[in-house]
Amino acid sequence: MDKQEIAEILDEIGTLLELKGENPFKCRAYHNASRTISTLTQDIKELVAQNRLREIKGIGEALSDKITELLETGRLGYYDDLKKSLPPGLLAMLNVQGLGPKKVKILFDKLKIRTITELQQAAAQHKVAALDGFGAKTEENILQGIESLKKHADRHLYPHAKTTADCILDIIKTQKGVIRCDIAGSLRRKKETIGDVDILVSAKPSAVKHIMNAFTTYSDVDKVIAQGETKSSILLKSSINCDLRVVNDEEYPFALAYFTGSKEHNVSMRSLAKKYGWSLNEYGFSKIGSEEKRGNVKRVINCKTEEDIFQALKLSFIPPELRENMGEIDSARTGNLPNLINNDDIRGTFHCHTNASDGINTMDEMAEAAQILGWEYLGIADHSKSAAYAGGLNNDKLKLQIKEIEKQNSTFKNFRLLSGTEVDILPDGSLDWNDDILKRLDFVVAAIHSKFKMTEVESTKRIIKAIKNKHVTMLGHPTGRLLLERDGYPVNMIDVINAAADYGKVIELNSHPMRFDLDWRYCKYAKEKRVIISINPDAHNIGGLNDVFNGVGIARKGWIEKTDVLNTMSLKNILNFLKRA
Ligand code: DGT
Ligand code: CA
Ligand code: CA
Repeated sequence: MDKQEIAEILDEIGTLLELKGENPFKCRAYHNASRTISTLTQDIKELVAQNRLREIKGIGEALSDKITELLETGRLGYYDDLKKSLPPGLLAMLNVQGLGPKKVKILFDKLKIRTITELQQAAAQHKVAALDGFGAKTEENILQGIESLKKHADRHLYPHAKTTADCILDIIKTQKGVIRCDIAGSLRRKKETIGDVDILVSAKPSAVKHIMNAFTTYSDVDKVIAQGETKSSILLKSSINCDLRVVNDEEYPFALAYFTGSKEHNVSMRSLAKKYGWSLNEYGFSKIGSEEKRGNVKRVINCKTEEDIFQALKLSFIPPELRENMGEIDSARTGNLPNLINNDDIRGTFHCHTNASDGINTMDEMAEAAQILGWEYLGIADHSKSAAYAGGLNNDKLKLQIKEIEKQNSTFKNFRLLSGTEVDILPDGSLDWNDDILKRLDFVVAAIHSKFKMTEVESTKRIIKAIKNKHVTMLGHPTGRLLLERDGYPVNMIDVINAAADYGKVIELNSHPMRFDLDWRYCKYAKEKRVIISINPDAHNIGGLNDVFNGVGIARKGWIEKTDVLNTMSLKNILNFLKRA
Protein backbone atom coordinates (compact mmCIF):
# COMPACT_ATOMS: atom_id res chain seq x y z
CA MET A 1 0.00 0.00 0.00
CA ASP A 2 1.47 3.36 -0.99
CA LYS A 3 0.88 6.79 0.52
CA GLN A 4 -1.71 7.66 -2.11
CA GLU A 5 -3.84 4.63 -1.25
CA ILE A 6 -3.52 5.42 2.45
CA ALA A 7 -4.51 9.04 1.80
CA GLU A 8 -7.59 7.91 -0.13
CA ILE A 9 -8.72 5.65 2.69
CA LEU A 10 -8.23 8.38 5.31
CA ASP A 11 -10.25 10.77 3.17
CA GLU A 12 -13.01 8.20 2.80
CA ILE A 13 -13.06 7.65 6.56
CA GLY A 14 -13.56 11.40 7.01
CA THR A 15 -16.48 11.28 4.59
CA LEU A 16 -18.01 8.16 6.17
CA LEU A 17 -17.85 9.88 9.56
CA GLU A 18 -19.59 12.90 8.07
CA LEU A 19 -22.29 10.62 6.69
CA LYS A 20 -22.77 9.28 10.20
CA GLY A 21 -23.08 12.82 11.53
CA GLU A 22 -19.94 12.63 13.68
CA ASN A 23 -18.25 15.61 15.27
CA PRO A 24 -16.98 17.91 12.45
CA PHE A 25 -13.54 18.26 14.07
CA LYS A 26 -13.03 14.54 13.99
CA CYS A 27 -14.12 14.36 10.33
CA ARG A 28 -11.84 17.21 9.36
CA ALA A 29 -8.90 15.59 11.14
CA TYR A 30 -9.14 12.65 8.70
CA HIS A 31 -9.49 14.87 5.63
CA ASN A 32 -6.53 16.96 6.72
CA ALA A 33 -4.44 13.88 7.50
CA SER A 34 -5.28 12.56 4.03
CA ARG A 35 -3.97 15.73 2.41
CA THR A 36 -0.86 15.70 4.58
CA ILE A 37 -0.05 12.09 3.75
CA SER A 38 -0.63 12.51 0.02
CA THR A 39 1.87 15.38 -0.14
CA LEU A 40 4.39 13.88 2.26
CA THR A 41 7.92 14.31 1.02
CA GLN A 42 9.43 11.71 3.37
CA ASP A 43 9.10 7.97 2.79
CA ILE A 44 6.04 6.85 4.75
CA LYS A 45 7.37 3.31 5.18
CA GLU A 46 10.46 4.67 6.82
CA LEU A 47 8.46 6.91 9.15
CA VAL A 48 6.35 3.95 10.25
CA ALA A 49 9.38 1.71 10.70
CA GLN A 50 11.04 4.34 12.88
CA ASN A 51 7.79 5.00 14.76
CA ARG A 52 7.98 8.69 13.78
CA LEU A 53 4.55 9.28 12.23
CA ARG A 54 3.47 11.41 15.17
CA GLU A 55 6.13 13.98 14.34
CA ILE A 56 3.91 14.99 11.43
CA LYS A 57 1.59 17.88 12.19
CA GLY A 58 -2.00 16.70 12.58
CA ILE A 59 -1.12 13.02 13.07
CA GLY A 60 -1.90 11.99 16.64
CA GLU A 61 -1.81 8.60 18.28
CA ALA A 62 -5.10 7.31 16.84
CA LEU A 63 -4.21 8.28 13.29
CA SER A 64 -0.67 7.00 13.64
CA ASP A 65 -1.97 3.59 14.78
CA LYS A 66 -4.38 3.40 11.87
CA ILE A 67 -1.80 4.36 9.26
CA THR A 68 0.59 1.80 10.72
CA GLU A 69 -2.06 -0.92 10.59
CA LEU A 70 -2.84 -0.06 6.98
CA LEU A 71 0.76 -0.08 5.94
CA GLU A 72 1.68 -3.26 7.77
CA THR A 73 -1.40 -5.36 7.02
CA GLY A 74 -2.94 -3.67 3.96
CA ARG A 75 -6.23 -3.45 5.89
CA LEU A 76 -7.84 -1.42 8.63
CA GLY A 77 -10.46 -2.95 10.90
CA TYR A 78 -11.87 0.45 11.89
CA TYR A 79 -12.41 1.37 8.22
CA ASP A 80 -13.99 -1.99 7.36
CA ASP A 81 -16.42 -1.69 10.30
CA LEU A 82 -17.27 1.88 9.38
CA LYS A 83 -18.06 0.87 5.81
CA LYS A 84 -20.24 -2.00 7.00
CA SER A 85 -22.22 0.34 9.23
CA LEU A 86 -23.59 2.34 6.28
CA PRO A 87 -25.37 1.35 3.05
CA PRO A 88 -22.69 1.25 0.33
CA GLY A 89 -24.80 3.35 -2.04
CA LEU A 90 -24.44 6.46 0.13
CA LEU A 91 -20.85 7.04 -0.96
CA ALA A 92 -21.88 6.76 -4.60
CA MET A 93 -24.56 9.40 -4.01
CA LEU A 94 -21.81 11.87 -3.17
CA ASN A 95 -20.81 11.78 -6.83
CA VAL A 96 -24.01 13.61 -7.70
CA GLN A 97 -23.01 17.22 -8.16
CA GLY A 98 -24.20 19.44 -5.34
CA LEU A 99 -24.67 16.61 -2.86
CA GLY A 100 -22.39 16.63 0.16
CA PRO A 101 -22.36 14.28 3.16
CA LYS A 102 -24.79 16.49 5.11
CA LYS A 103 -27.47 16.35 2.44
CA VAL A 104 -26.94 12.64 1.80
CA LYS A 105 -27.37 12.01 5.53
CA ILE A 106 -30.67 13.90 5.58
CA LEU A 107 -31.90 12.00 2.50
CA PHE A 108 -31.05 8.73 4.22
CA ASP A 109 -32.41 9.68 7.65
CA LYS A 110 -35.67 11.22 6.45
CA LEU A 111 -36.51 9.34 3.25
CA LYS A 112 -34.45 6.16 3.66
CA ILE A 113 -32.75 6.85 0.31
CA ARG A 114 -29.79 4.49 -0.10
CA THR A 115 -28.95 4.60 -3.79
CA ILE A 116 -28.82 7.00 -6.72
CA THR A 117 -31.77 5.19 -8.32
CA GLU A 118 -33.88 5.68 -5.19
CA LEU A 119 -32.82 9.31 -5.11
CA GLN A 120 -33.85 9.83 -8.72
CA GLN A 121 -37.27 8.28 -8.04
CA ALA A 122 -37.84 10.37 -4.91
CA ALA A 123 -36.80 13.58 -6.68
CA ALA A 124 -39.06 12.79 -9.65
CA GLN A 125 -41.93 12.44 -7.17
CA HIS A 126 -40.96 15.79 -5.58
CA LYS A 127 -40.35 14.19 -2.19
CA VAL A 128 -36.89 15.76 -2.00
CA ALA A 129 -38.08 19.35 -2.44
CA ALA A 130 -40.24 18.98 0.63
CA LEU A 131 -37.25 18.32 2.92
CA ASP A 132 -35.89 21.08 5.13
CA GLY A 133 -32.97 22.83 3.42
CA PHE A 134 -33.67 21.36 -0.02
CA GLY A 135 -36.46 23.04 -2.04
CA ALA A 136 -37.52 22.81 -5.68
CA LYS A 137 -34.29 24.30 -7.05
CA THR A 138 -32.06 21.81 -5.23
CA GLU A 139 -34.32 18.97 -6.33
CA GLU A 140 -34.00 20.08 -9.95
CA ASN A 141 -30.21 20.34 -9.58
CA ILE A 142 -30.07 16.84 -8.11
CA LEU A 143 -31.99 15.44 -11.09
CA GLN A 144 -29.67 17.24 -13.48
CA GLY A 145 -26.66 16.02 -11.50
CA ILE A 146 -27.85 12.41 -11.82
CA GLU A 147 -28.38 12.81 -15.57
CA SER A 148 -24.92 14.26 -15.98
CA LEU A 149 -23.40 11.47 -13.86
CA LYS A 150 -25.05 8.83 -16.04
CA LYS A 151 -23.86 10.56 -19.17
CA HIS A 152 -20.26 10.51 -17.93
CA ALA A 153 -20.27 7.16 -16.14
CA ASP A 154 -18.60 5.30 -18.97
CA ARG A 155 -15.72 7.72 -19.57
CA HIS A 156 -12.52 8.39 -17.65
CA LEU A 157 -10.07 11.21 -17.18
CA TYR A 158 -6.95 10.94 -19.33
CA PRO A 159 -4.28 10.44 -16.61
CA HIS A 160 -6.35 7.79 -14.87
CA ALA A 161 -6.69 5.76 -18.07
CA LYS A 162 -3.06 6.38 -19.03
CA THR A 163 -1.66 5.08 -15.73
CA THR A 164 -3.88 2.02 -16.03
CA ALA A 165 -2.81 1.37 -19.62
CA ASP A 166 0.89 1.79 -18.79
CA CYS A 167 0.67 -0.82 -16.00
CA ILE A 168 -0.97 -3.34 -18.33
CA LEU A 169 1.44 -2.58 -21.15
CA ASP A 170 4.38 -3.23 -18.79
CA ILE A 171 3.01 -6.68 -18.05
CA ILE A 172 2.26 -7.52 -21.68
CA LYS A 173 5.67 -6.32 -22.86
CA THR A 174 7.48 -8.84 -20.70
CA GLN A 175 5.51 -11.85 -21.98
CA LYS A 176 7.42 -14.36 -24.05
CA GLY A 177 6.73 -14.21 -27.76
CA VAL A 178 5.62 -10.56 -27.84
CA ILE A 179 7.12 -8.78 -30.84
CA ARG A 180 5.58 -5.30 -30.68
CA CYS A 181 2.96 -3.68 -28.47
CA ASP A 182 1.42 -0.26 -28.12
CA ILE A 183 -1.47 1.63 -26.64
CA ALA A 184 -4.01 2.46 -29.37
CA GLY A 185 -7.46 4.10 -29.38
CA SER A 186 -8.38 7.47 -27.93
CA LEU A 187 -5.58 7.21 -25.40
CA ARG A 188 -2.95 7.22 -28.16
CA ARG A 189 -4.79 10.14 -29.75
CA LYS A 190 -4.62 11.91 -26.34
CA LYS A 191 -8.31 12.66 -26.16
CA GLU A 192 -9.38 14.67 -23.12
CA THR A 193 -11.47 11.77 -21.80
CA ILE A 194 -11.21 8.07 -22.52
CA GLY A 195 -13.96 5.48 -23.05
CA ASP A 196 -11.89 2.32 -22.89
CA VAL A 197 -8.23 1.41 -23.10
CA ASP A 198 -7.11 -0.37 -26.29
CA ILE A 199 -3.86 -2.31 -26.37
CA LEU A 200 -2.40 -3.96 -29.43
CA VAL A 201 0.22 -6.72 -29.54
CA SER A 202 1.96 -8.64 -32.29
CA ALA A 203 3.23 -12.06 -31.35
CA LYS A 204 4.14 -15.48 -32.58
CA PRO A 205 0.99 -17.61 -32.93
CA SER A 206 2.29 -20.03 -30.30
CA ALA A 207 2.45 -17.22 -27.70
CA VAL A 208 -1.07 -15.86 -28.10
CA LYS A 209 -2.68 -18.05 -25.48
CA HIS A 210 -0.37 -17.22 -22.62
CA ILE A 211 -0.42 -13.49 -23.53
CA MET A 212 -4.21 -13.56 -23.29
CA ASN A 213 -3.93 -15.41 -19.98
CA ALA A 214 -1.50 -12.87 -18.57
CA PHE A 215 -3.99 -10.15 -19.53
CA THR A 216 -7.10 -11.75 -18.08
CA THR A 217 -5.41 -12.80 -14.83
CA TYR A 218 -3.90 -9.36 -14.16
CA SER A 219 -4.28 -8.55 -10.46
CA ASP A 220 -6.56 -5.53 -10.96
CA VAL A 221 -9.14 -7.39 -13.06
CA ASP A 222 -12.66 -7.27 -11.71
CA LYS A 223 -14.32 -9.25 -14.48
CA VAL A 224 -13.22 -10.98 -17.66
CA ILE A 225 -15.75 -9.93 -20.26
CA ALA A 226 -14.37 -11.96 -23.15
CA GLN A 227 -11.35 -14.10 -23.82
CA GLY A 228 -10.65 -15.16 -27.37
CA GLU A 229 -7.83 -15.94 -29.75
CA THR A 230 -7.48 -12.46 -31.17
CA LYS A 231 -9.30 -10.27 -28.68
CA SER A 232 -9.95 -10.24 -24.94
CA SER A 233 -11.76 -7.66 -22.84
CA ILE A 234 -11.53 -7.04 -19.12
CA LEU A 235 -13.22 -4.76 -16.64
CA LEU A 236 -10.77 -3.46 -14.08
CA LYS A 237 -11.51 -2.79 -10.42
CA SER A 238 -11.12 0.89 -11.24
CA SER A 239 -14.19 0.45 -13.52
CA ILE A 240 -12.11 1.00 -16.66
CA ASN A 241 -12.63 -1.42 -19.55
CA CYS A 242 -9.61 -2.62 -21.46
CA ASP A 243 -9.41 -4.41 -24.82
CA LEU A 244 -6.38 -6.41 -25.89
CA ARG A 245 -5.94 -7.47 -29.50
CA VAL A 246 -3.22 -9.83 -30.66
CA VAL A 247 -2.25 -9.94 -34.34
CA ASN A 248 0.65 -11.31 -36.34
CA ASP A 249 3.52 -8.99 -37.06
CA GLU A 250 2.68 -8.41 -40.74
CA GLU A 251 -0.73 -7.14 -39.73
CA TYR A 252 0.60 -5.02 -36.89
CA PRO A 253 1.04 -1.61 -38.59
CA PHE A 254 -2.39 -1.89 -40.20
CA ALA A 255 -4.04 -2.94 -36.94
CA LEU A 256 -2.24 -0.15 -35.06
CA ALA A 257 -3.46 2.48 -37.53
CA TYR A 258 -6.97 1.02 -37.50
CA PHE A 259 -7.35 0.71 -33.73
CA THR A 260 -5.79 4.11 -33.12
CA GLY A 261 -8.68 5.62 -35.03
CA SER A 262 -10.49 7.82 -34.89
CA LYS A 263 -13.27 6.05 -36.66
CA GLU A 264 -13.86 9.14 -38.81
CA HIS A 265 -10.17 9.38 -39.69
CA ASN A 266 -10.21 5.69 -40.67
CA VAL A 267 -13.17 6.22 -42.96
CA SER A 268 -11.34 9.04 -44.76
CA MET A 269 -8.16 6.99 -45.04
CA ARG A 270 -10.17 4.16 -46.56
CA SER A 271 -11.76 6.52 -49.11
CA LEU A 272 -8.33 7.75 -50.11
CA ALA A 273 -7.07 4.17 -50.53
CA LYS A 274 -10.04 3.46 -52.77
CA LYS A 275 -8.85 6.13 -55.18
CA TYR A 276 -5.75 3.99 -55.67
CA GLY A 277 -7.93 0.93 -56.25
CA TRP A 278 -7.08 -0.52 -52.85
CA SER A 279 -9.11 -1.61 -49.92
CA LEU A 280 -7.58 -0.68 -46.55
CA ASN A 281 -8.55 -2.39 -43.32
CA GLU A 282 -6.95 -3.60 -40.10
CA TYR A 283 -5.23 -6.48 -41.95
CA GLY A 284 -3.65 -4.65 -44.86
CA PHE A 285 -4.05 -3.12 -48.29
CA SER A 286 -5.69 -5.43 -50.79
CA LYS A 287 -7.04 -5.01 -54.26
CA ILE A 288 -10.68 -3.98 -54.22
CA GLY A 289 -12.80 -7.03 -54.89
CA SER A 290 -10.30 -9.58 -53.60
CA GLU A 291 -10.93 -11.48 -50.37
CA GLU A 292 -10.48 -9.13 -47.39
CA LYS A 293 -10.77 -11.49 -44.49
CA ARG A 294 -7.99 -12.15 -42.09
CA GLY A 295 -5.55 -14.76 -43.29
CA ASN A 296 -6.78 -14.41 -46.85
CA VAL A 297 -5.60 -10.90 -47.50
CA LYS A 298 -3.47 -10.67 -50.59
CA ARG A 299 -1.54 -7.64 -49.58
CA VAL A 300 -0.80 -5.42 -52.53
CA ILE A 301 1.75 -3.44 -50.56
CA ASN A 302 3.71 -4.63 -47.59
CA CYS A 303 4.13 -2.13 -44.83
CA LYS A 304 6.38 -2.65 -41.84
CA THR A 305 5.33 0.48 -39.98
CA GLU A 306 2.54 3.03 -39.87
CA GLU A 307 4.87 5.41 -41.72
CA ASP A 308 4.88 2.95 -44.65
CA ILE A 309 1.07 3.03 -44.78
CA PHE A 310 0.98 6.81 -45.00
CA GLN A 311 3.77 6.76 -47.55
CA ALA A 312 1.87 4.29 -49.73
CA LEU A 313 -0.96 6.83 -49.84
CA LYS A 314 1.51 9.64 -50.56
CA LEU A 315 0.90 11.23 -47.18
CA SER A 316 3.40 12.45 -44.63
CA PHE A 317 3.15 10.73 -41.24
CA ILE A 318 0.15 11.98 -39.30
CA PRO A 319 0.83 12.10 -35.54
CA PRO A 320 -1.87 10.13 -33.66
CA GLU A 321 -3.14 13.27 -31.86
CA LEU A 322 -4.21 14.76 -35.20
CA ARG A 323 -6.18 11.75 -36.40
CA GLU A 324 -9.60 13.26 -35.80
CA ASN A 325 -10.60 13.88 -39.43
CA MET A 326 -10.22 17.60 -39.03
CA GLY A 327 -8.25 18.31 -42.19
CA GLU A 328 -5.13 16.28 -41.31
CA ILE A 329 -5.29 14.07 -44.40
CA ASP A 330 -5.39 17.04 -46.77
CA SER A 331 -2.55 18.70 -44.91
CA ALA A 332 -0.53 15.50 -44.96
CA ARG A 333 -1.02 15.26 -48.72
CA THR A 334 0.15 18.81 -49.37
CA GLY A 335 2.99 18.68 -46.86
CA ASN A 336 1.33 21.22 -44.59
CA LEU A 337 1.07 19.33 -41.32
CA PRO A 338 2.11 21.40 -38.32
CA ASN A 339 5.39 20.77 -36.58
CA LEU A 340 3.71 19.95 -33.26
CA ILE A 341 4.98 21.21 -29.92
CA ASN A 342 6.90 18.73 -27.73
CA ASN A 343 7.39 18.40 -23.98
CA ASP A 344 11.01 19.56 -24.36
CA ASP A 345 9.87 22.88 -25.77
CA ILE A 346 8.40 23.96 -22.41
CA ARG A 347 10.69 26.38 -20.54
CA GLY A 348 8.48 27.44 -17.65
CA THR A 349 4.85 27.98 -16.82
CA PHE A 350 2.26 30.34 -15.37
CA HIS A 351 -0.78 29.92 -13.14
CA CYS A 352 0.52 28.03 -10.12
CA HIS A 353 -0.91 28.22 -6.62
CA THR A 354 0.93 28.12 -3.31
CA ASN A 355 -0.21 27.55 0.24
CA ALA A 356 -0.82 31.31 0.46
CA SER A 357 -4.20 30.54 -1.18
CA ASP A 358 -5.53 27.03 -1.80
CA GLY A 359 -2.29 25.34 -2.84
CA ILE A 360 -0.46 22.83 -0.69
CA ASN A 361 3.22 23.61 -1.19
CA THR A 362 5.14 26.76 -0.34
CA MET A 363 6.53 29.09 -2.97
CA ASP A 364 10.04 27.78 -2.27
CA GLU A 365 8.94 24.22 -2.83
CA MET A 366 7.16 25.13 -6.06
CA ALA A 367 10.24 27.03 -7.29
CA GLU A 368 12.49 24.12 -6.46
CA ALA A 369 10.23 21.65 -8.27
CA ALA A 370 10.15 23.89 -11.35
CA GLN A 371 13.95 24.02 -11.39
CA ILE A 372 14.15 20.25 -11.10
CA LEU A 373 12.02 20.12 -14.25
CA GLY A 374 14.68 22.26 -15.89
CA TRP A 375 12.43 25.30 -16.22
CA GLU A 376 13.64 28.88 -16.29
CA TYR A 377 10.63 30.57 -14.73
CA LEU A 378 7.49 29.88 -12.75
CA GLY A 379 4.49 32.17 -12.54
CA ILE A 380 2.80 32.32 -9.14
CA ALA A 381 -0.91 33.13 -9.43
CA ASP A 382 -2.81 32.71 -6.20
CA HIS A 383 -6.50 33.56 -5.99
CA SER A 384 -7.77 37.09 -5.49
CA LYS A 385 -9.75 38.42 -2.54
CA SER A 386 -13.29 37.56 -3.74
CA ALA A 387 -12.37 33.89 -4.05
CA ALA A 388 -12.87 33.35 -0.33
CA TYR A 389 -13.66 29.65 -0.81
CA ALA A 390 -10.15 29.22 -2.25
CA GLY A 391 -8.35 31.25 0.39
CA GLY A 392 -8.02 34.28 -1.90
CA LEU A 393 -5.30 36.72 -0.82
CA ASN A 394 -6.16 40.14 0.56
CA ASN A 395 -4.31 43.30 -0.55
CA ASP A 396 -1.67 43.05 2.14
CA LYS A 397 -0.97 39.40 1.54
CA LEU A 398 -0.57 39.92 -2.18
CA LYS A 399 1.82 42.84 -1.59
CA LEU A 400 3.77 40.69 0.83
CA GLN A 401 3.94 37.93 -1.76
CA ILE A 402 5.29 40.33 -4.39
CA LYS A 403 8.05 41.35 -1.93
CA GLU A 404 8.80 37.75 -1.07
CA ILE A 405 9.15 36.89 -4.76
CA GLU A 406 11.60 39.78 -5.24
CA LYS A 407 13.63 38.50 -2.30
CA GLN A 408 13.63 34.94 -3.59
CA ASN A 409 14.64 36.08 -7.05
CA SER A 410 17.82 37.63 -5.71
CA THR A 411 18.88 34.12 -4.64
CA PHE A 412 18.33 32.30 -7.96
CA LYS A 413 20.74 31.76 -10.79
CA ASN A 414 19.14 31.21 -14.22
CA PHE A 415 15.67 30.98 -12.74
CA ARG A 416 12.97 33.42 -11.85
CA LEU A 417 9.67 33.48 -10.04
CA LEU A 418 7.13 35.72 -11.71
CA SER A 419 4.60 37.45 -9.53
CA GLY A 420 1.06 37.15 -10.73
CA THR A 421 -2.51 36.59 -9.71
CA GLU A 422 -5.46 34.55 -10.77
CA VAL A 423 -7.84 37.44 -10.51
CA ASP A 424 -11.58 36.82 -10.44
CA ILE A 425 -13.59 38.25 -13.28
CA LEU A 426 -16.55 39.63 -11.35
CA PRO A 427 -20.09 39.20 -12.75
CA ASP A 428 -19.99 42.61 -14.46
CA GLY A 429 -16.67 41.85 -16.16
CA SER A 430 -14.60 44.08 -13.87
CA LEU A 431 -11.65 42.58 -11.99
CA ASP A 432 -11.28 41.74 -8.34
CA TRP A 433 -8.07 43.85 -7.98
CA ASN A 434 -7.73 47.53 -8.73
CA ASP A 435 -5.19 48.90 -11.21
CA ASP A 436 -2.74 49.90 -8.48
CA ILE A 437 -2.22 46.31 -7.47
CA LEU A 438 -2.46 44.85 -10.99
CA LYS A 439 0.27 47.09 -12.38
CA ARG A 440 2.76 45.87 -9.79
CA LEU A 441 2.49 42.27 -11.00
CA ASP A 442 4.54 40.56 -13.72
CA PHE A 443 1.44 38.93 -15.20
CA VAL A 444 -2.29 38.62 -14.64
CA VAL A 445 -4.50 35.59 -15.30
CA ALA A 446 -8.18 36.61 -15.32
CA ALA A 447 -10.74 33.89 -14.76
CA ILE A 448 -14.35 33.32 -13.80
CA HIS A 449 -15.10 31.54 -10.53
CA SER A 450 -18.58 32.73 -9.66
CA LYS A 451 -22.08 33.21 -11.06
CA PHE A 452 -21.82 30.55 -13.77
CA LYS A 453 -25.47 30.69 -14.68
CA MET A 454 -25.38 33.42 -17.29
CA THR A 455 -26.55 33.39 -20.88
CA GLU A 456 -23.95 32.97 -23.62
CA VAL A 457 -24.29 36.63 -24.54
CA GLU A 458 -23.81 37.75 -20.93
CA SER A 459 -20.80 35.60 -20.13
CA THR A 460 -19.11 36.38 -23.46
CA LYS A 461 -19.54 40.08 -22.73
CA ARG A 462 -18.22 39.55 -19.21
CA ILE A 463 -15.08 37.81 -20.49
CA ILE A 464 -14.42 40.27 -23.29
CA LYS A 465 -14.63 43.17 -20.87
CA ALA A 466 -11.93 41.50 -18.77
CA ILE A 467 -9.81 40.84 -21.87
CA LYS A 468 -9.93 44.56 -22.66
CA ASN A 469 -8.42 45.44 -19.26
CA LYS A 470 -4.90 46.61 -20.05
CA HIS A 471 -3.36 44.76 -17.11
CA VAL A 472 -4.69 41.35 -18.10
CA THR A 473 -2.06 39.11 -19.66
CA MET A 474 -4.20 36.06 -20.27
CA LEU A 475 -7.64 34.57 -19.92
CA GLY A 476 -7.68 31.54 -17.56
CA HIS A 477 -9.79 28.39 -18.16
CA PRO A 478 -12.12 30.04 -20.69
CA THR A 479 -15.23 27.91 -20.09
CA GLY A 480 -14.83 26.80 -16.47
CA ARG A 481 -15.79 23.24 -17.39
CA LEU A 482 -14.90 20.29 -15.17
CA LEU A 483 -14.63 17.23 -17.38
CA LEU A 484 -17.02 14.41 -16.47
CA GLU A 485 -18.48 16.68 -13.79
CA ARG A 486 -19.95 19.86 -15.09
CA ASP A 487 -20.26 21.69 -18.39
CA GLY A 488 -18.70 25.12 -18.57
CA TYR A 489 -20.67 28.32 -18.64
CA PRO A 490 -21.88 29.01 -22.17
CA VAL A 491 -19.34 31.13 -24.07
CA ASN A 492 -19.05 32.20 -27.68
CA MET A 493 -15.46 31.07 -27.98
CA ILE A 494 -15.02 32.49 -31.48
CA ASP A 495 -15.90 35.97 -30.19
CA VAL A 496 -13.56 35.50 -27.22
CA ILE A 497 -10.69 34.39 -29.45
CA ASN A 498 -11.34 37.31 -31.79
CA ALA A 499 -11.22 39.70 -28.83
CA ALA A 500 -7.97 38.13 -27.58
CA ALA A 501 -6.53 38.62 -31.07
CA ASP A 502 -7.69 42.26 -31.25
CA TYR A 503 -6.28 43.15 -27.84
CA GLY A 504 -3.11 41.06 -28.06
CA LYS A 505 -4.05 38.81 -25.13
CA VAL A 506 -2.95 35.27 -24.42
CA ILE A 507 -5.43 32.43 -23.82
CA GLU A 508 -4.60 29.76 -21.29
CA LEU A 509 -4.81 26.10 -22.12
CA ASN A 510 -5.49 25.04 -18.56
CA SER A 511 -3.83 21.62 -18.34
CA HIS A 512 -5.47 20.33 -15.20
CA PRO A 513 -6.81 16.94 -16.40
CA MET A 514 -10.33 17.89 -15.31
CA ARG A 515 -10.23 21.07 -17.36
CA PHE A 516 -8.16 20.93 -20.58
CA ASP A 517 -9.73 24.30 -21.24
CA LEU A 518 -9.26 25.96 -23.91
CA ASP A 519 -10.78 22.96 -25.67
CA TRP A 520 -8.41 21.59 -28.35
CA ARG A 521 -11.11 22.01 -30.98
CA TYR A 522 -10.67 25.78 -30.70
CA CYS A 523 -6.86 25.80 -30.66
CA LYS A 524 -6.60 25.71 -34.44
CA TYR A 525 -8.78 28.79 -34.76
CA ALA A 526 -6.82 30.62 -32.06
CA LYS A 527 -3.64 29.78 -33.96
CA GLU A 528 -5.10 31.09 -37.21
CA LYS A 529 -5.90 34.33 -35.39
CA ARG A 530 -2.33 34.36 -34.04
CA VAL A 531 -3.51 34.23 -30.44
CA ILE A 532 -0.71 32.94 -28.21
CA ILE A 533 -1.55 29.98 -25.98
CA SER A 534 -0.10 29.50 -22.50
CA ILE A 535 0.03 25.88 -21.36
CA ASN A 536 -0.60 26.28 -17.65
CA PRO A 537 -0.91 23.54 -15.03
CA ASP A 538 -3.15 25.34 -12.52
CA ALA A 539 -0.92 23.44 -10.11
CA HIS A 540 -1.94 23.29 -6.46
CA ASN A 541 1.10 21.25 -5.44
CA ILE A 542 4.50 20.33 -6.83
CA GLY A 543 3.19 17.18 -8.54
CA GLY A 544 0.62 19.30 -10.33
CA LEU A 545 3.36 21.02 -12.34
CA ASN A 546 3.62 17.89 -14.47
CA ASP A 547 0.11 18.50 -15.77
CA VAL A 548 1.74 20.91 -18.21
CA PHE A 549 2.80 17.82 -20.16
CA ASN A 550 -0.78 16.57 -20.39
CA GLY A 551 -1.57 20.04 -21.69
CA VAL A 552 1.12 19.65 -24.35
CA GLY A 553 -0.75 16.53 -25.54
CA ILE A 554 -3.98 18.52 -25.82
CA ALA A 555 -2.18 21.39 -27.56
CA ARG A 556 -0.82 18.87 -30.08
CA LYS A 557 -4.40 17.75 -30.73
CA GLY A 558 -5.13 21.41 -31.45
CA TRP A 559 -2.38 21.62 -34.13
CA ILE A 560 -0.30 23.85 -31.88
CA GLU A 561 3.38 24.43 -32.62
CA LYS A 562 6.19 25.64 -30.38
CA THR A 563 5.92 29.17 -31.73
CA ASP A 564 2.23 29.37 -30.81
CA VAL A 565 2.97 28.91 -27.12
CA LEU A 566 3.98 31.55 -24.58
CA ASN A 567 5.83 29.25 -22.22
CA THR A 568 8.20 27.92 -24.85
CA MET A 569 9.90 31.32 -24.76
CA SER A 570 13.20 31.79 -22.99
CA LEU A 571 13.18 33.77 -19.75
CA LYS A 572 14.65 36.77 -21.55
CA ASN A 573 11.92 36.76 -24.19
CA ILE A 574 9.23 36.22 -21.59
CA LEU A 575 10.38 39.24 -19.61
CA ASN A 576 10.32 41.32 -22.78
CA PHE A 577 6.91 40.00 -23.72
CA LEU A 578 5.45 40.75 -20.31
CA LYS A 579 6.93 44.24 -20.33
CA ARG A 580 5.28 44.94 -23.66
CA ALA A 581 1.99 43.25 -22.82
P1 DGT B 1 -13.15 5.78 -26.71
O1 DGT B 1 -12.75 4.42 -26.31
O2 DGT B 1 -14.61 5.99 -26.75
O3 DGT B 1 -12.48 6.84 -25.93
O4 DGT B 1 -12.68 6.03 -28.23
P2 DGT B 1 -11.79 5.10 -29.18
O5 DGT B 1 -11.44 5.95 -30.34
O6 DGT B 1 -10.68 4.48 -28.43
O7 DGT B 1 -12.84 4.03 -29.70
P3 DGT B 1 -12.95 2.45 -29.51
O8 DGT B 1 -12.29 1.96 -28.29
O9 DGT B 1 -14.40 2.14 -29.67
O10 DGT B 1 -12.24 1.85 -30.80
C1 DGT B 1 -10.84 1.98 -30.98
C2 DGT B 1 -10.56 2.33 -32.42
O11 DGT B 1 -10.97 1.27 -33.27
C3 DGT B 1 -11.32 3.54 -32.93
O12 DGT B 1 -10.68 4.75 -32.63
C4 DGT B 1 -11.33 3.28 -34.40
C5 DGT B 1 -11.42 1.79 -34.51
N1 DGT B 1 -12.82 1.41 -34.73
C6 DGT B 1 -13.66 0.89 -33.83
N2 DGT B 1 -14.86 0.64 -34.42
C7 DGT B 1 -14.75 1.04 -35.71
C8 DGT B 1 -15.64 1.06 -36.83
O13 DGT B 1 -16.79 0.66 -36.75
N3 DGT B 1 -15.15 1.55 -38.00
C9 DGT B 1 -13.89 2.02 -38.12
N4 DGT B 1 -13.48 2.50 -39.28
N5 DGT B 1 -13.03 2.03 -37.10
C10 DGT B 1 -13.45 1.53 -35.91
CA1 CA C 1 -10.95 3.08 -26.67
CA1 CA D 1 -12.14 -0.37 -27.38
